[in-house]
Amino acid sequence: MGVLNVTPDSFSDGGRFRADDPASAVEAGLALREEGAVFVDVGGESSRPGAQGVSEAEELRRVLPVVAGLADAGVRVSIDTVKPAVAREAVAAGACLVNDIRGLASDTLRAVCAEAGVPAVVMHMQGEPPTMQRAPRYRDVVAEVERWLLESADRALQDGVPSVLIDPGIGFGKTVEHNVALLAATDRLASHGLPLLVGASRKGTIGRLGEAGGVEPAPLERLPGSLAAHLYAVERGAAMLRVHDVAAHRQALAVLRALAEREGADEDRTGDDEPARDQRAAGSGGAGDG
Ligand code: HH2
Repeated sequence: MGVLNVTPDSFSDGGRFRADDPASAVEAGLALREEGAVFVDVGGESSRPGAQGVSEAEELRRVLPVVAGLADAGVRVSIDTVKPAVAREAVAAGACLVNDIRGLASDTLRAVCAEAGVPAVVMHMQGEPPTMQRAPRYRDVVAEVERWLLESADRALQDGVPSVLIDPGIGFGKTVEHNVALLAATDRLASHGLPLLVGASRKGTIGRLGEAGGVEPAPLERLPGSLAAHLYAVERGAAMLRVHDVAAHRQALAVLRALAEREGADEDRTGDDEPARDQRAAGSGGAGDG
């Protein structure tokens, strides 16, 4: 999933596209597809720590022409919003996935997805963007996030949302230690029969972990760390990654896949060889024969 923010204030790419020039954003979305994105996630409201919300009218003004332009060009568009009206309009304009950082806690948003027959991403967040990073606290972050995701997914499915992906919400009301614990628990989070989405791209935790000589890499310099986190997650069962740098991720995933396939083929060959070796050993009278 490629990220396309039409906002002045997103943490890593704010101001890249303006609402009064949707054609540039559409062009960038088409480029993300060319680079290998299966979904382009269009957002019109930043959720970075400390962000203040925008009005429904402003968010619609930012995202609708971009969603429509991309959908008309055959791109699978995901709408990154917490507002039911924005989701409804975006789906009417062609979006085919709703990405909600509040995990479909809103009855109205669940109803929008159910009525339109559109799947959704259920993401975990503790608190709200303006204050969520002040003092995030958990007794057992993995168990709490896991339970919350499963309950939220269940409620959405029972209310008629056709299918859901779950997402631990890296950076949303979490310290570096919380984020590391969640990434390290990818296999557990991916073990519930619900596709797992992971989005660590350029986030603060990558910067904190990548600190060198007392200096944290700036958001645009966090690709190596983002790749490490994401490849780790894919290796352990993540089904989708939400990333800014699609081409780099595609390349890294292609290499990972080639290696995994080769490892699988080697294991198959070794597996086939075992009986033959056993038979040879048995036919020759056993290992101590010669
Ligand atoms: N992260 C961001 C926004 N939306 N959605 C999901 N499902 N998972 C995430 O991890 C996630 C998300 C934050 O990243 P970005 O969109 O680049 O920044 P901003 O919120 O500042 O626009």
